[in-house]
Amino acid sequence: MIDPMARWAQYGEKPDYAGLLTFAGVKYTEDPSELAGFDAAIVGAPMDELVSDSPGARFGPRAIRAASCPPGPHMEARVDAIGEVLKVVDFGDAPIIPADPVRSHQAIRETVTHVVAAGAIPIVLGGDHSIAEPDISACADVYGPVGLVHFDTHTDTGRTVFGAELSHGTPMYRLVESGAVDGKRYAQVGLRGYWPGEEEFAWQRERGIKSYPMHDVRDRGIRAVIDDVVDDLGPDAGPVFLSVDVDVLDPAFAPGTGTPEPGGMTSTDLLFAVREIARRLPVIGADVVEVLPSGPIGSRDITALVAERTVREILTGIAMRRGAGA
Ligand SMILES: [Mn+2]
Repeated sequence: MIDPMARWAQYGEKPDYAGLLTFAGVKYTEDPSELAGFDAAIVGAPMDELVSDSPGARFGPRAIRAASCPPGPHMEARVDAIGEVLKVVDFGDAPIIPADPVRSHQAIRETVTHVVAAGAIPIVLGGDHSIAEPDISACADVYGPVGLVHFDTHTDTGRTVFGAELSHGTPMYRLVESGAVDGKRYAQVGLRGYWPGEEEFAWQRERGIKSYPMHDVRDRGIRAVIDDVVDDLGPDAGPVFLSVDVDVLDPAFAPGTGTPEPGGMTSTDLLFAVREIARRLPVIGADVVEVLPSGPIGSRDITALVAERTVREILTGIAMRRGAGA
């Protein structure tokens, strides 16, 4: 186990841009036997072979880690989730294989399985959204069918995209059909634009999937939408997975993504929403996907930065659920 903060220990923090590239400067290990006792583990899933438009999400995990800063107290929630409440470790990247998405998915599933088996919450950094299939499947292997809260422009419930069954446009269809996700405990937030169409929405209705398009967020506000999502997942909700495609944000806030769509959520709404979901529902795993670094390394990459802060808000919500904070 490596502690990237050790060389700056006398200051209690380290410069964001220096030292080993781990999420929030937390300790790093690739040894599954060292996961015991941790509450959450960061896993990178750096693959983008299955996109339908711009590639580049394979660089997402590095960019998100590089945009990261050491822990500190959340000003609104009054909780230092990473530094004080939760034990968080960076478990490194899954050993993906370039140009072999099937074996890469297998590697992601095995890596996430180590985390879940150790009793920790996996937080997976994508990668294109196809990685939701192996990471959610790994959780369902242990917990049974999980509920799903899914922030995205698109539903990702195509049977195929351009005839391909494996795609970043199909994971949610495949997860519901395999039984890993319970369609009746699945809610989508932030949908807009021009895909998918009636065929996919008809299938979604059959499966009991709830959708909150962007016009719902615009007209009713994010608090009302999140209240509905919490109700949909059930008052005695079983295990819930939280999947965030950064393209749910308006391209003004997240320009570095492969299939951008104007008219999306604000960072303010998304950061609040994921924290509330993690505070009010039993989140057992999460992923943040489709980040395409497109400029300077570090906190000036605004898409990587908002993805990093999304992870922090999820961890803050999990810490609040455990009784921390105001
Ligand atoms: Mn997606």
